[in-house]
Amino acid sequence: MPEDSIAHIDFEALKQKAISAPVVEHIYTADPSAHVFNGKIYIYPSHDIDAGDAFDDLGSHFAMEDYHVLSMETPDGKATDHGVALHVTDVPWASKQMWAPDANEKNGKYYLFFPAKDKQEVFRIGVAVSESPAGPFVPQVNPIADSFSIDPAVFKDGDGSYYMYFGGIWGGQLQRWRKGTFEASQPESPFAHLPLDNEPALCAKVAKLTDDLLEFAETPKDVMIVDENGKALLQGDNNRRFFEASWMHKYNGRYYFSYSTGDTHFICYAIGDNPYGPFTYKGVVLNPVVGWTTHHSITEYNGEWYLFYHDSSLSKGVTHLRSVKVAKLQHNTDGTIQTLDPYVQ
Ligand code: FUB
Repeated sequence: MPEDSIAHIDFEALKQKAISAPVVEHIYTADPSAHVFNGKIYIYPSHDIDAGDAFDDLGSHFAMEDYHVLSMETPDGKATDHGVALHVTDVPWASKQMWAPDANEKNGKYYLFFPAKDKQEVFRIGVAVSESPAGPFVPQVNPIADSFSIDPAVFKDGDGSYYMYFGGIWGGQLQRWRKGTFEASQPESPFAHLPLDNEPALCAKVAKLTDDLLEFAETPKDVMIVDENGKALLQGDNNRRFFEASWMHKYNGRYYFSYSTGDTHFICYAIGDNPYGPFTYKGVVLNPVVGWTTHHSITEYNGEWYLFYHDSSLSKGVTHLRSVKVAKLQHNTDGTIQTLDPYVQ
């Protein structure tokens, strides 16, 4: 939701209208990646703080320093905060901005995938490993080789392959990697390096991971989103094109790629028949929340589907102080998803 409309919000009234309450209120949390491990729900969120950095279009005010893991016995239950799972000072290659993470499990080990800026202020994606889903996690010395940008989401397919979806525009620097190397020659403007409005939109990336889940097994490929006629969405199609916050879930054998449209504040989804796509745009999962960013995950628990998301209503609209929430999600019989309104009308 744009910042200028926040000044007019009655937050007490909004609390009554919200379809769900914050999962925790003692800290600010965002970008929830939820998984069910050993029958329990684990949420891997960003841990929002106010570090005092000035607001800008490159997200400098999102100056997070660590991760906490939350767990819940049921989606409507009380959440446990397992404390600091990884701190930026423990990561040899990272300097700042611990943005949206994800996690996954393989052979009884748990892997936290996280973006952070390296010492040259270029976003990279790292991996940290633990024996427990709640951490603490021990980071690899280096980020994933040839990784870039933000918002990793790691999906395990039915054949045991793991795929990382990632990327984010403006502050997430995806637009600076269009030629395959980091474009450092121009000033850090959010609008430099972008395709023109009538050119194909910038795509999220996907790469299969190596068996040890520590590296890319292949060069990342574009996650192509097409319209109902099979044509790639255009950069100027701001209500539908990808911006950040990739997620993948599989429903009835089909692959659902969902994502944020950034400056138009929707969570949208597109369906494909394999993990690489192309994915055909289908619609909106979540209408805009309070706060500039929107970011989510979609997870099955006990045969029901849930949307984990965030908004800034607890902080009364402070866009970098967000709270994780959860709501039930419905797939229709034709496989489309029912759009959720975060606040009832
Ligand atoms: O939390 C920092 C950034 O805000 C995330 O990486 C984006 O997806 C947006 O939610």
